[in-house]
Amino acid sequence: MKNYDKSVAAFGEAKQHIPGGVNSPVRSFRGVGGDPLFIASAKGDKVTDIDGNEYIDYVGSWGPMILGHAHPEVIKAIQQTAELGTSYGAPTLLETEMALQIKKMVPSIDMVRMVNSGTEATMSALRLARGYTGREIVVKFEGCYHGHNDSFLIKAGSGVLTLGTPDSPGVTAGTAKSTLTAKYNDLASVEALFKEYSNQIAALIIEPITGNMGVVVPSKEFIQGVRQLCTQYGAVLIFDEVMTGFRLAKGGAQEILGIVPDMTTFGKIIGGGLPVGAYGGKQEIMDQLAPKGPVYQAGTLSGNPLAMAAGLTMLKILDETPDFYQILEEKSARLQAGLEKAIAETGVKAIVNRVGSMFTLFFTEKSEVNSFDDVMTCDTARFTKFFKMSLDSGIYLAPSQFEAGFVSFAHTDEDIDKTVDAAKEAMGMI
Ligand code: HOZ
Repeated sequence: MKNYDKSVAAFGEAKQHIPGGVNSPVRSFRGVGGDPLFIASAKGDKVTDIDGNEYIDYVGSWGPMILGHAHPEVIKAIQQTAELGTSYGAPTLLETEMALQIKKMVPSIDMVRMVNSGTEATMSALRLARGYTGREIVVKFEGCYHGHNDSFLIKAGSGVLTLGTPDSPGVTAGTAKSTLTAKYNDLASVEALFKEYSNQIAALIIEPITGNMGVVVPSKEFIQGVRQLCTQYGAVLIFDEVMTGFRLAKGGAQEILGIVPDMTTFGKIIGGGLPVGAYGGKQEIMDQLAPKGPVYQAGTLSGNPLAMAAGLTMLKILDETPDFYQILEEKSARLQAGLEKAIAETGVKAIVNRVGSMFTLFFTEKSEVNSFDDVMTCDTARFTKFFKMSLDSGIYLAPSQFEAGFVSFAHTDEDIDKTVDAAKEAMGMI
C-alpha cells in the first residue's frame, strides 16, 4: 500500500480555502471516494505525487499531453517566448502562424479565433451560431459535455455526470428551455427535435466521438444523418473536438468520420497543455464575428504568446513526425489487446472502447457500449475498486467511470505491459 499522507494533508488544507479543495470538480476523486493525489511533477508518461509516488499516467491533463509531459521542445518554446514577455494584449505573428497551422491540419476551417479554454470556445461558438442564424435553440446530446457554460449544463457528461448533477442549479429556466437534448447514436431522437422545432434551431453541438461519458463511437448512419439534418434545417453543425482534435488524427474525429462540420471547437491540446481554446469554421459564419461582424467575443489573454508558442511547437511535431498517429495507434492497440486478454482471463464483466489513443474500460455486463443508456449500465462500485487498486500499483487513471483515458507518444511498451499486468491483477480481485 502506497503512502499518500502528504496528499491527504494537502487536500485537508486545500478544502479550507478552495471549494471542495479543487479548482475543477472531477479531479477531487468524488467519483471514486478518497483523497486526490497532489501532483509535484510530470515527465514523459509519468506523474509524481507530493509523497514521491510515481505513476504511469493515462489522464495526460485530460488529453493535451499527447507527446507526454514536459516535452523538451515544448518547454524550450515556452522558455524562449517568456524571455520576450508573457502577454501584450496586442497581435503577434505567432497567432497568424497558429491559425495557418490549424487550417492546414483541419481543412474544414477557413477562419479560426483563439480563446483561453474549451469552455470559452464552445460558449463563443454557440453565440456565433445564434448570431449567424438569428435563432436561439441548441441541440446537444445526453452525456456529452461541452464545458460549463449554462447552455450546456443540461443532461451533461464528465464531472457533472460523475457528481450526479447533470442539470446544474444556477442555470436559468430560460436558458434551459433553449437547450434540447437528443440521444447519442439515436438518429430518430434528433429527427424528432428538428421536425418539432425546425426553423428555431441555431446549432447542434456534438462530441463526434465522445470522451466525456467515456469513449463512445457514432454509427455511420447516425453521424451522417446528423450532418444531413443540420444542412436540411439550416442549423450550424458544431463538432466539439476539445478532446478529439489533433489527438485522433491530424484532422481530428472529423477526418476519421469523413464528415465536414460547419464549426469546430478545440481546447487545451492546441496550447500544448497551457490554457487555450479555439473555435473556427466556415468563412461566412466566422465573418459575423467582431470586429468584422456584429457578434461580440473578446479576451486579453486570447492568443497569449506563451500558449501559442507551446501549442504551435506541439502541433508541428504532430504534423511533421513521420507515422506519428500510426505509432500512437500501435501503442494504444497494445494496451487494448492486453486489457481484453486480462478481461477474458479473469472473467470480469468489462469491455474496452477505443478510438486511436482514447479509450475507456467500461465495467458492464453489456457486450457493446454505444449509447448513454449503455454507459449507465456500468458498475461504478466495481470501477472504484479497480481504480484504487490500479492507483496503488502505480497506474493513474481518470477518477471516474465516465471519462476517457489517453495514451501518449511517450508511453513505452514496457509501461503499457506493466499497466496490463496491474489491470489483470486488479480485475482478478474486484
Ligand atoms: N472536465 C474535465 C474532464 N472531462 C476535467 C477537468 C479537470 O478537472 O481538470
